[in-house]
Amino acid sequence: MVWGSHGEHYAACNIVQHDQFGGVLTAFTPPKCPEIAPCPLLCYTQWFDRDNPSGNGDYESLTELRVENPGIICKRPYSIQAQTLTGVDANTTGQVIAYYDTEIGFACVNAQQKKSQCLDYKVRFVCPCPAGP
Ligand SMILES: [Ca+2]
Repeated sequence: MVWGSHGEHYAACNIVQHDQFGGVLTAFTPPKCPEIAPCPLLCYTQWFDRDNPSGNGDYESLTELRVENPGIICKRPYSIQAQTLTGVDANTTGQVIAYYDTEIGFACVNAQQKKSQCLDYKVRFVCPCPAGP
């Protein structure tokens, strides 16, 4: 993954982050910020698992996720995180990842794996927090 440059605005984004349930994400550092500070308060979305690897692969692409979950994923996510359903980060599974970014989403293609079967992954995104009640 390649993150945008952020320079001096980066520090302004190191603010306390909350998940969608109001919990504090202590270890979270936003990888990318708007050019203009201050950055919005950022939250993780829910996890999404729209596909299973039984066909050509496991496709958690943003286009389809947006169609199936209208209004939930922001237009320009700050970050994406992919894990297996058992909670293993995608980068540590040893599988070949076809794509994994904030513009396309995530996909694992069975034909690219040594054992020709992807694990089942879920994804979530970092977006500006939903407005409070
Ligand atoms: Ca999946």
